[in-house]
Amino acid sequence: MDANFETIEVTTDVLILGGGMAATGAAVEAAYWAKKNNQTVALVDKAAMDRSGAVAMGLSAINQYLGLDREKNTIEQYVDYVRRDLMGVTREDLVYNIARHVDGSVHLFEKWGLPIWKDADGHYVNEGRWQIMINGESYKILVSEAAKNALGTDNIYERVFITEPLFENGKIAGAIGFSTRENKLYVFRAKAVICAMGGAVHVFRPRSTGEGLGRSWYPPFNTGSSAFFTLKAGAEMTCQEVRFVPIRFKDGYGPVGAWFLLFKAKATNAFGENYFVTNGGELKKYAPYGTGKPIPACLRNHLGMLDLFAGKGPIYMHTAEAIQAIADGESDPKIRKKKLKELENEAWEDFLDMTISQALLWAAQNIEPDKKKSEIAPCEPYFIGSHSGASGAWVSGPEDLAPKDYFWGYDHMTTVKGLFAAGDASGASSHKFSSGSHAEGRIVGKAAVKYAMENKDEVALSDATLKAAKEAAVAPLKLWEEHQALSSDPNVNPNFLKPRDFMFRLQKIMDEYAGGVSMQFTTSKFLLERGMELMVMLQEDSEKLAAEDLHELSRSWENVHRMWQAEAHLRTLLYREETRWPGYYYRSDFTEMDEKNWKCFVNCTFNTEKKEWEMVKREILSIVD
Ligand code: SFD
Ligand code: AMP
Repeated sequence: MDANFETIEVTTDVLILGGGMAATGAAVEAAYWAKKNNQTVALVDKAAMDRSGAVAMGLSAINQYLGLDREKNTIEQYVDYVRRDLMGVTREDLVYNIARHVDGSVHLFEKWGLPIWKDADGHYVNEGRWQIMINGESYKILVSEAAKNALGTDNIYERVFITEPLFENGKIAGAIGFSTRENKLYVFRAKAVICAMGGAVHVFRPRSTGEGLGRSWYPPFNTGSSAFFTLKAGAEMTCQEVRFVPIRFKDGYGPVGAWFLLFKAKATNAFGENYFVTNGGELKKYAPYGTGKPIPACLRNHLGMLDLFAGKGPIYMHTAEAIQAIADGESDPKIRKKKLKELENEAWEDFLDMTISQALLWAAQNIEPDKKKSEIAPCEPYFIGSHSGASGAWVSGPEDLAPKDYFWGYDHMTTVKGLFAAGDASGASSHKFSSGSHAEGRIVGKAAVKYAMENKDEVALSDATLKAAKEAAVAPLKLWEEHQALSSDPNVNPNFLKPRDFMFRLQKIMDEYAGGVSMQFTTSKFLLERGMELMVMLQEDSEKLAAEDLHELSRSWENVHRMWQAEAHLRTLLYREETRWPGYYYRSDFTEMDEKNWKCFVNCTFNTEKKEWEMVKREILSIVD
């Protein structure tokens, strides 16, 4: 591979990084305000927007919809739901801001052609209180098309992998990346940058290893680029300990929401005991969060894990019983038969719309969901600010809602001037899902244009900064070229290591020391400190990552990005001395929830001048009773 790269320079007012749910929302809104105000907007995605990110396969539900026009719910009720689900630790101003805009995004999706289930009266069909059902196989194509129409394809750079932020004196200046298809480096200069490059998968060793490697619930293409980008630019980060461990259909990773909420299925241990009932007494320990309804996601996990760890697995989702119970509601045998068929179709479609491999696995294992129960299990941890985890950048709230300490000028801007974050990239505002991420994208799209108009001076970049970023971007290719002749095996060489092996080492550290699946999600000060020692060695070796081609260059950078997410996690796990989210992780040395000392945010910053990490506690300021 020739490491001589042509450099393409792109200058724009607003730069959107990512092409997922948040980025497509940002594109639509930023394009609107930019046009009115003579500003320019460009978007960069490492993949092809039509099928990039978490919604690549489609979805079968929209998990955040309030129904404000029919007064079905209030915004305050949503804030309360999210606050309890995250055991009291949430930025209410951010959750409120997204909730008041989310229905607007859903109405746009419908206008753009998304089929949303309707009942006989023409109202959306709810899966649960906040979730509505869709036929969403083409969901991503629709939102991507709207973004393309708004921006114009000339302003969209697909298959360009963003490696690093460009910044100077606490202000963002742009980003650098490389084409995943051609020998081209891209230098993007911008006044405002929106970071929306998703969450992080494969930081922990997955359950799917060997022939199953690559299968995960959240997409393997979400590799910690958002966390890396914001950290490396010097932004304050929040909730880096709040990873998400989803319960999923075992090995295919099919989501459980439709089964619990729409089909009202029950889950039991292998002895037929419903762990929500038999272990329900445990919830009192986590009052006031555990004693409310619904039970927070981490505690739902916890109740099941108690049985799993006691050897009472497998845990089963009783799909057949649930389908039968709904059909039994029909007294006419003919209608009952028709209903059964309909439910069987819906069961398959749920996965065909969103997690196709789960449907394939059912077929491969001779599982007919209307006839046979299925195993469910807790997955490896994920970093995802948009679902039931909370990790991400610490961003400013909106002026009309945010307490003084949570407001620094522009909606959802990080602590770095001009750098915004949305979707998985912004923290402490969980339960956005696809719709809320899009809505948050729209919020930052508007705010970023405003910032660019009010901060007209281009941030000057030194030649030294640019040169270093360019060299770093392609360094793994150079290392390969220099040393590959020494060995007959392209993957074994005393002078370098390949991204795949690097990833395995990272995953082993995280799994065994930071409470992964093999450790039953349990860790302690001693394990974390040893994990940090090994992480330092891994960091040293990251200088030796080598790439044979552009594909491996992406893989190399993805693993550097994951490594930073991992370090932020280790440090924050270590700092918080309690177990607040059992079912996500357990500290064996601090087994209880400690409201007095730890009902707070734990934030961390990588000080870019001193090259040191700083940890800080931040107060939780409530805006909803
Ligand atoms: O059932 C770079 N999600 C669900 N949301 C719902 O509303 N309903 C559901 O039913 C959901 N379920 C679900 C969900 C996700 C998945 C994978 C499954 C099931 C199987 C969650 C949402 O999808 C999620 O909340 C949003 O998509 C988050 O949006 P955002 O924008 O934060 O992330 P993204 O969409 O993954 O986009 C990331 C983009 O960044 C790009 N990218 N670009 C350039 N350079 C780099 N270095 C980059 N790194 C990444 C990506 O290509 C992508 O475009 S259920 O399980 O709950
Ligand atoms: P999931 O498919 O697990 O990602 O869940 C989709 C949505 O349903 C999310 O909003 C979950 O919080 C919610 N959910 C899933 N299972 C339950 C449950 N047993 N009780 C309440 N809410 C649930």
